[in-house]
Amino acid sequence: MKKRWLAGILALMMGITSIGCGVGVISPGESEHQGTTNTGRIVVGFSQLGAESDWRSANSQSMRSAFTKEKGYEFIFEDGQQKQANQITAIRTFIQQEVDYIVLAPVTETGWDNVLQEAKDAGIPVIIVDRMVDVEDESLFTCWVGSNFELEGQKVAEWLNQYAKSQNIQPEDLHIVNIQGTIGASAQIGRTKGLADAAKKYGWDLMAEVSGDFTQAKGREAMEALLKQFDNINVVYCENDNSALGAIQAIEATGKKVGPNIAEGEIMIISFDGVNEEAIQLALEHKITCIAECNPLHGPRVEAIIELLEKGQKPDKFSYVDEMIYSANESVKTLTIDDKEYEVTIITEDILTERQY
Ligand code: GZL
Ligand code: ZN
Repeated sequence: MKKRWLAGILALMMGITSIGCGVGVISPGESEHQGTTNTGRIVVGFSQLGAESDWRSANSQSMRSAFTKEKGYEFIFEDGQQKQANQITAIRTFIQQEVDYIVLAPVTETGWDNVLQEAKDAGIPVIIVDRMVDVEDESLFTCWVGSNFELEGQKVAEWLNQYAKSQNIQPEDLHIVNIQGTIGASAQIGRTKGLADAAKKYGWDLMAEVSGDFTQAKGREAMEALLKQFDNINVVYCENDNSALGAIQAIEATGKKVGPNIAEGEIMIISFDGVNEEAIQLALEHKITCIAECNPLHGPRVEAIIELLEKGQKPDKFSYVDEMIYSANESVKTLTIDDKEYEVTIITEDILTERQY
């Protein structure tokens, strides 16, 4: 168990550290070229949605390290600063530059039909990564690779259900608020649905859903407002780690404590990603009770897709990555969702010393 978690987290951090070296930081809005034009390299234009979270930074580094000059690529990176208009402009620029492939990490699901039609008319394959696009005609993109966000939500909701039962907490005594991600993003849609469906199924008191836009600042603001509105919150469901850090700041500023002991008045924090190091530290300290892993390392997966396409082969239309669920709390060992069993990875203190970074 521990080895798996350690291997998983070390692979994740190794992936990040090995990728990070040697690549300059790109200021928002600038584009980055790794390579020179007309060198027989495969030109990949990547429209990244922003730099809002540790997950996003890890995802960008994973992409950069996959598409290097040494591996025969020219990589053009455009930061959308969390605005769809910027991403659409980037895609149009890639079309003008006649890149070989367009990779899109879409900030929200809708509004892509026209620009993807332009890419299709220009004969440029489009690969969607991370969040999904909601288009009339699915031939507008070659394939998608990312997470099953609804399953991530179902996992932590099932963890909460089992935990509550193990502590003899009645379902109606769970007073939950959801600090959502960017509204309209697949990660927000799926995670919100996972919780809302469980709340209905088990009879939990889901009191509010407020966007924290996946950022620490907005997460803190959302939590401050909720603490003014409700005096009985005992579970805060944060749709990513950065917003969870903000929520914890807001809660502790009122003198309340975060932790799993709801019966003693603690407020339970549930989160997603498992990339931000501070969040992992807080999970080890039982301040974040449960984290659903959301794996950011899509670079190698997208490169494998492009290699297939270069050989004239057809990648799967949709590829989901396998992800774990982390907790330092040992009350819940396994979860069953739709007859499939998922192991909870119990994280322990000694991981802090064994982590090499
Ligand atoms: C999930 C990704 C989400 C992360 C957030 O794949 O889209 O966006 O969960 C990030 O941290 O901002
Ligand atoms: Zn170039």
